Amino acid sequence: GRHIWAFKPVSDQIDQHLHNAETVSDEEIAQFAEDFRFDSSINPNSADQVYRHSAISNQFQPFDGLVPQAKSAEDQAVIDSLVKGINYFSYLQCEDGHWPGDYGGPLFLLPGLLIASYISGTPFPKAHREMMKLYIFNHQNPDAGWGMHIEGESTMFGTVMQYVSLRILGVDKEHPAIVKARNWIKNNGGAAGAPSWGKFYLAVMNLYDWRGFNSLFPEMWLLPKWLPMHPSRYWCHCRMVYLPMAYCQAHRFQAPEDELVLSLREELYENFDSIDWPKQRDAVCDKDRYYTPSGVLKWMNLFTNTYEKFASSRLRKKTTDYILKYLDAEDQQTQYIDIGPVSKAINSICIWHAYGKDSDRFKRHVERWYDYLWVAEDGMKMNGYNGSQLWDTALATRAILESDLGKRFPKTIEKSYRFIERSQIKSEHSTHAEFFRHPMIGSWPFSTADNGWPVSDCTAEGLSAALSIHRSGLVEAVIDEQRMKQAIDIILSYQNTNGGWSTYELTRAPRWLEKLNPSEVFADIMIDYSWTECSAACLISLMESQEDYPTYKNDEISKAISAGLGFIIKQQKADGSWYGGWAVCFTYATWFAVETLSKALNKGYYDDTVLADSINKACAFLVGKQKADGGWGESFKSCSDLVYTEAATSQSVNTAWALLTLLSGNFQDKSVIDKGIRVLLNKQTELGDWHQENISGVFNYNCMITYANYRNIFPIWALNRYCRIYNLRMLEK
Ligand code: LAN
Repeated sequence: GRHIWAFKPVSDQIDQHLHNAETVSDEEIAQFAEDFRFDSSINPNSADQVYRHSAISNQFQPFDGLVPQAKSAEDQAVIDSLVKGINYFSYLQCEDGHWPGDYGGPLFLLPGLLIASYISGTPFPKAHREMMKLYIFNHQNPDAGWGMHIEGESTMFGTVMQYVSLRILGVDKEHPAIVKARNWIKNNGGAAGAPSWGKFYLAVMNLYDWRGFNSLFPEMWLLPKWLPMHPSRYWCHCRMVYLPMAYCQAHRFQAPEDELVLSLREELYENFDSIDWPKQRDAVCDKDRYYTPSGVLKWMNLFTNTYEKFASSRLRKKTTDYILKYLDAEDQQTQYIDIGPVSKAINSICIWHAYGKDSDRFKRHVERWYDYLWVAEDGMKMNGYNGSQLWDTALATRAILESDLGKRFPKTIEKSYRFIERSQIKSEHSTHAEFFRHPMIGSWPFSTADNGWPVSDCTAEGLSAALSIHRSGLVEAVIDEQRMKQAIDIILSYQNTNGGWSTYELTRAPRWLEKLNPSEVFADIMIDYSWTECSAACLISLMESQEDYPTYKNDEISKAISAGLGFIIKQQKADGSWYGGWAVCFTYATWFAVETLSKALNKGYYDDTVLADSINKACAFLVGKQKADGGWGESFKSCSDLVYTEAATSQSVNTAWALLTLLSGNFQDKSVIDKGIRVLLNKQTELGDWHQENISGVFNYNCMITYANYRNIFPIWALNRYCRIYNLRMLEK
């Protein structure tokens, strides 16, 4: 490619292309911005054109197989659109079988990595730095601040983090965008109003005093393990973020007071030296606060902050030794990728602090920074994970194989199968039990085998995709019966006592622990809760595997399914919808739920009249939300406000979910469905892509995350199901 940063998104290729990227010229950078001309006021979401252009260019061919002939022109249009959609999408698949894609969205991730790079004196190559600047500038809001995520209104957290990032990247303090951002910070109460995660990063950068940071009570790791508040019972993401944070706090780690630090103190505060730090502990800018911490937490903080004054150094040492051992184990278990983007950056800082810049451990950390980076037309970002590889591949496979038409893409399916096979987890780590990991043989992770953290619904999607590939007869089954059964076993082992499934582990502590959530900006992070979507995916895969392995643990699985259905039914809102925790939002979870309930009908798992009522209510809900043009469109506000909130326009992804729901729910009025299908056809591009519209993913209610491939996967799936259910083909093969 002409742009050296337009890499193939596989980490070794990233190394190849970008580690010698020091020599990139300013003209080339300017040319990039010019070529892609990103304008966040039109849409802050990238269309992932850097990757897509390189994957499509030169080699693209329209589908050259036999396209089935339908009875009517309308039906033919659906088939043609579907074939075009799969054909286009198949070009985006990597050689190793997965579909790479933009997984950005949150704006507080890259700053963590830049701080790690600054503190450790390990700068990124010039090409990276320039593309990161471009990204941050591209997402500055008209009011000169930045949000928590690319669609969000400005917050102190977002703004202060981007401000520090740009300065680390060498942008001058008199740069007009920086001057305006500084004013935003001043006008909104100052940098000390950043929420606790922002305070943490500022403290590490020596731009904030640790006395202004509510203690995390690092010694909690030494508490008896049977206590409900022992951190081993926290949601794994919470546990793995607060672990390295506690290490930094225990050491009161701060970057040296260099020129940049001294200047930033002046830029960010009125008078840094006269700040009453303890007073800032609970100061949070109004624009940031998602919820007010509980009274219990205030008491807790009183205790932990007082404790800091008396903490014995012997106990501290014991604590930090333990934490370091845990960090080493996490690094080793994940090949230094770590569970997620936040812990990745903070672990790097800890490992650098503990072992030094020249240590093997730190070098391995730095190598894996690049796994999280992504370039799109808006610049270079840090992804929300090391990718969504397995998840997208499994969903794409199921979408393509929804009808027999998918069998016309055997190479695509062969490649996905290879990826899915390779990603299934085959063994436990030696330090598995010691560090509270759920058993994982047979499971699938969200991203890659190297990350290797198993997820309940990723296991379910992996299993369902493997089943559908086996059924298609397109490949020789490499995942044998034993491995399929291991996956089933793991899914069973993940079921909570309330009948539902949580994300990575069982729910390990009572709900009241949420009262100790100190984050101010994320809700429900303390424990791993049962979710509609996770439960639905697990139930679907269990029901499907019962069809293929009808005698395997029949009793146990039937009971698990009945209990799971009970959980889903209970989650339904009075209006017939379900709230979705991991994508936008009610259309997403309602699809998962109805898909599950429909699959369970007439199988004896549950009272069929209850299932049917619930499905009908859900369909009625969706019909009520159909827009005038026939599509559905939901805003990310649904996620944070917990009420269905319409987007200004129909969205392909929401429309696809609604259609999948109505089709699986056997909704009788075909004209409603036809209107929605037409929206998908109208929104399709010449080549078979769909336009990137609003952001579609979310976590912890309040932060949005990009799923670039959803705009292909779900329209394909909906069209394919429409073809299957209305049997549009005259010609079979
Ligand atoms: C993800 C991504 C995938 C997602 C699904 C599989 C879609 C979901 O059904 C279960 C939860 C899961 C695995 C999930 C959990 C939270 C994650 C890991 C993320 C949204 C990706 C990034 C996010 C992580 C917590 C981001 C870092 C921020 C913190 C608050 C720690």
